[in-house]
Amino acid sequence: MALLPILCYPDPRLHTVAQPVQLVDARIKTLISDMLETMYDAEGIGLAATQVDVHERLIVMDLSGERNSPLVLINPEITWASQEQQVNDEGCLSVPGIYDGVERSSSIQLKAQDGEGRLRTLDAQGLLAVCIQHEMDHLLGKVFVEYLSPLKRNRIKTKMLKARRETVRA
Ligand code: QAP
Ligand code: CO
Repeated sequence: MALLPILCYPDPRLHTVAQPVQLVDARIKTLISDMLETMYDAEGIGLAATQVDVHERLIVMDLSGERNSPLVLINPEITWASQEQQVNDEGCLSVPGIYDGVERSSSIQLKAQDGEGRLRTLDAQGLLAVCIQHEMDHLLGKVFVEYLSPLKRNRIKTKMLKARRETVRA
């Protein structure tokens, strides 16, 4: 078990496109448990491998209040997305302290492999659908602030760079 460092926006590595996981082997299983540990430690509900600088199509999530219902999605593919969209406030472990509204499909269907490599289908709506779409964007190198206006995004970029300078100096 290990805590992995989380990349912070505007780190250019967050824009890397992830490659499919070829085989759910011991290396991937260790990565899954390290990512879950990292997500729980950071009090997040979702974490994509991209955020820990591993560029493979793997996501971990836990939307339960008890923090005891991990969900692992490997090589996720959306097979259907509702025309209906909804705006929800989102945050991101890679953009700490920033929350803003993003419009996404209200419900989705997807297929993905689970933590054992078995193929599953999943219907999602509400927060689960939002979180899956947010995390799948990370695998394509996209961070949620890219949906915001250039003005907001630049303010966030400046704020993050300033916060980083202050941590480096401290
Ligand atoms: C993605 O995000 C998400 O700013 C997961 O200071 C978030 O786990 C999808 C977090 C909301 C849908 C709705 C953010 C923790 C966690 C912060 C997270 C922070 C501490 C974000
Ligand atoms: Co995120």
